[in-house]
Amino acid sequence: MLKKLIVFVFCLVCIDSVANNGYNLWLQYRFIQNEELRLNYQSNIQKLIPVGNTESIKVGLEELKRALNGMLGSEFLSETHDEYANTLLFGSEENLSEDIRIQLGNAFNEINDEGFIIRSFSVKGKKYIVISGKTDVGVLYGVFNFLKLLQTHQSIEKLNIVDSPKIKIRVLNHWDNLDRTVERGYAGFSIWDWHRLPDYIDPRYIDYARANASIGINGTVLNNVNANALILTPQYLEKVEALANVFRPYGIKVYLTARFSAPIEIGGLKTADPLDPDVIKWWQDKAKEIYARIPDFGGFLVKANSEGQPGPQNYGRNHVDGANMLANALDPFGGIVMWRAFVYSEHDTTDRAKQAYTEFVPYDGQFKDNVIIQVKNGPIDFQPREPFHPMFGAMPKTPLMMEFQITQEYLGQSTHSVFLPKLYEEVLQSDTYRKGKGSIVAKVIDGTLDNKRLTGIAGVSNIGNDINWTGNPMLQANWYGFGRLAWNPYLHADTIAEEWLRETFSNHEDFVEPVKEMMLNSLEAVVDYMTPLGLHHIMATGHHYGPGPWVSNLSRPEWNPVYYHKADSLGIGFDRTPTGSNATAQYAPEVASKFNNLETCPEKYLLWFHHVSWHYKLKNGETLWDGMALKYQEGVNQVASMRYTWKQVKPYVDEERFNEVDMLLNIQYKEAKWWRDACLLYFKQYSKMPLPKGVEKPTQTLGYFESLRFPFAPGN
Ligand code: GCW
Repeated sequence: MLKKLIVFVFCLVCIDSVANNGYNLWLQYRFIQNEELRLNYQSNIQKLIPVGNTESIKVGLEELKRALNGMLGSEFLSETHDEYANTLLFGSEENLSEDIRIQLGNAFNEINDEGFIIRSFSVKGKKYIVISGKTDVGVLYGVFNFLKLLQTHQSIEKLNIVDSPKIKIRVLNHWDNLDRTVERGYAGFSIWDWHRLPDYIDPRYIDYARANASIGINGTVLNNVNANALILTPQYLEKVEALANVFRPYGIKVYLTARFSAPIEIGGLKTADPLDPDVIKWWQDKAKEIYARIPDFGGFLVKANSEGQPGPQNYGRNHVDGANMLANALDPFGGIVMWRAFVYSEHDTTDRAKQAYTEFVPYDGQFKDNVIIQVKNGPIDFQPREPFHPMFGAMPKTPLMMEFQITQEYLGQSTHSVFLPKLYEEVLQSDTYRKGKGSIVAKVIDGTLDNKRLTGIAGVSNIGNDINWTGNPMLQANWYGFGRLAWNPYLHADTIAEEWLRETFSNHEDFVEPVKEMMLNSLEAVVDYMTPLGLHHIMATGHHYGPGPWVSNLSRPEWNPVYYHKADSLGIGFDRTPTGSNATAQYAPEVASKFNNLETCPEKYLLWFHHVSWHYKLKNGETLWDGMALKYQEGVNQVASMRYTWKQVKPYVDEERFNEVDMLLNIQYKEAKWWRDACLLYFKQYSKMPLPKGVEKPTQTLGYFESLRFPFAPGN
């Protein structure tokens, strides 16, 4: 008992005394206090043998040394030459000796070029753990996965892991501007120090690459989709080249956004018409120039004819003309075009939720092979909750890639601790019914539903130059979780939360279990205190920080929250059934009829698809008004319980990160109440009904909430 107590106190001291600013993300490599486990690991890994000499193998070796020294102690790996020492050997298939290769049997047939094998076996009394793959980058992924086993304290006695990514293009989209501001960025400035590049290589670039490689992210779009053509000039391409050189050993390709009007702005042409021969040639030459510097350049991401960005429609051409022209320029070098479907027009008076589908679906099958259409997860815009985008069920002949937003433009930005893999999972598991039951979005994205060769997934990054990268230690989990789902879109949020917590903070069950639960409930909390029951886009104008359901004076109708909630004296919600905008017709009949029918429409989408009376009876018997008010309250209560949970786990968290998260949860709590009070006061004007029992009375007036201004809110 006494011994246990001493160990316990010792642990507390250890945890508290090690300052941790979160910079090391989930690659903490904490010393393993459990002696039995540590000795077991040490005895299994007495010697490290890298096979091969590429940069990827070298960075793999560096990572292993750093990690093993951290977890097993600094005396570890003090050059043992004992030929019988138990060995960790890693290298690609072609570099393995015949003896070792034989041990891996036909596992190589089960993996793709980025996959890996981790297997343990004994030969002549000597134990081996072998990490291999078809390529050295595959091996590196294996190394990181092996380290995850150690970080999460799993057995390495009988290893037989064979794994490959299911999606080909797994990219972060940085909405980073050349002046280092980040559109919708809430974690400081851009990590790309353009001014000092190419000569100054910030060590952060390497840590960024390590972090991404550790979760299998294999591409990065460096600059904002609201693009600046200067990135395509030699002055900037030289800088891009320097970054590409840093990232290459980690399997990360660089992509750029292409401003459609670049031929005019930096090329001196009179037009950017995609069918103009000079324009075509300009892009071909530009591609040649880029590939001369960066032979493995990934390609272009394009936002065209959307929110004022230039595009082919400026010249009477269409998305196919624009995308294919760029795709032709990149094709000789193996590059791709990621063409975004985020379009809606001020001249189109139909429901905004319908416009992308209307504009793109008729082009199904017309894009070149190296074009992939990047579609946001829902038909409006990264709301706390949206039904899946109908395009996912409607373009069988066109590769479609998912665009998730990791940065929390509409979800409390970086002060609210929301675990987004829960949202991603919900979307990926949604059934499009395109080929009958089971045609889930994950199968569209990984290409298995329609046998697609080119597959992809993008996450709009939440990274900035804050010391902890994401402005809130808890939100590192969203970068991590995006990467894990990009690798395997069938993973569960639960699994992801657990591994992230173990790697990032602690393996102690009394820490992992409650905090995991807190994370898994956090999405529902934010949905409830911001936009319960299918409400959407009622955030304040421009910066989208805080509530603004009253906003009705913006020039474009679909920029106004009142357009989305349509509250009136009778009820609330957007009728998207056949009696309204009929947006539901864009889904497969099975899905459409489910959404159309009030009996079967999931209540979480109720006000997304229906305008219902304030007296409408919810499934639990409450009136809509009461139910909605109680949901707002429930969201607030949920945050209160998150704060409580966090306080309970104080003994397991270092002081610095504990305090940070604690303070941020306090802000979240304050803001959850702000959301509840402002929205309920506003909607109450229409419902004319009192707040039900159980909902706290607001302490401010609606006028007060409406008067709040945040001229310097970040990310705008
Ligand atoms: O969500 C909206 C944002 C814009 C963004 C746009 C887009 C980059 O408010 O800031 O622009 O979407 O995705 O293109």
